[in-house]
Amino acid sequence: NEREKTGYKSGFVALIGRPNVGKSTLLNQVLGQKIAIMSDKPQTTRNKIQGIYTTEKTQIVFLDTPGIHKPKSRLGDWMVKTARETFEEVDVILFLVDAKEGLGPGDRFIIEQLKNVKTPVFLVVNKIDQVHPDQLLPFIDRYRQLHHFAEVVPISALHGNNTPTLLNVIQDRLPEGPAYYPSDYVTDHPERFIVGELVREKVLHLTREEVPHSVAVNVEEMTREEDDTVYVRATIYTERSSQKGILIGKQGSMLKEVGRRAREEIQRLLGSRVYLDLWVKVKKDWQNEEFMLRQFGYRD
Ligand code: GDP
Ligand code: MG
Ligand code: K
Repeated sequence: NEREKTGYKSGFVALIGRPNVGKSTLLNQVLGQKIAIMSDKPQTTRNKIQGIYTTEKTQIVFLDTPGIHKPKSRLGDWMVKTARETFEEVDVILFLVDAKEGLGPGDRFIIEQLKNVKTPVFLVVNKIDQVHPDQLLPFIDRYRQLHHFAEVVPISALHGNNTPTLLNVIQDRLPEGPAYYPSDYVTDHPERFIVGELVREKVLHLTREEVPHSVAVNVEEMTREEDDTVYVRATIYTERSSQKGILIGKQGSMLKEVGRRAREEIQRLLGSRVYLDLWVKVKKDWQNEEFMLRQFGYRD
């Protein structure tokens, strides 16, 4: 409340954009820490990950909404609905687009969803490190013809170009108010979820096309042993037994490699030695099953 009098500002910002435009990269750049999971595959982030940026003057709470796109399953429906609800609750919407891609159906679909939304929308043109400056203005114009943007900010999320400017213009739009979270909070997601996401990231990296996005990881147990080692037991769910075979690999070689890479990152995250116990199970059509959605945290 002291802060209210001194002009402290705080608020919520939704990050939207089609898969792979760089939402997670931006969040990680701003927060300087790996919390959202990055990958070159679309739809890596299924949950809403909150990143919290706190300074002496402001607190910005980022909602990394899952990519909104045309729903194909009930999981897709739920993601679109969640994203739209988010639009009305936040102070600013950051619509990320990819400077090196044209304006495609994915972006058009999102712009449609933004119709009648009262929250100011910033067009954030990402990956400017990959295009010639001359290409930027015509690129931006195409978007401007379709929607009124409160701000247009070109950035490179990967290299951090212009991200301080982006933070400044966000701050300008936030209402005065106290911080929502303690200043040392970076995310309100439990470590357990992040650990599961790290395992899933390794699966996606290592299996390429063979195993599609129909994998989910559930961390069943995470306990600290007396010698300070953290024991993690996690199950990777696939939809078909053929995918299970690929995931396990010859004499368990694939699963071993997934485990080795995930363990390294989990150790870095937790700052302790980790024993990672990985299992693979087939669960047909899990994307459409209510209870699985709830179990994995895709439902509240
Ligand atoms: P998301 O699906 O929107 O969360 O996208 P990610 O953050 O996972 O990024 C997708 C890919 O784009 C990754 O390979 C990133 O390294 C890459 N990327 C993100 N931002 C930039 C950028 O500013 N410049 C370049 N060259 N690549 C970027
Ligand atoms: Mg992402
Ligand atoms: K991604």
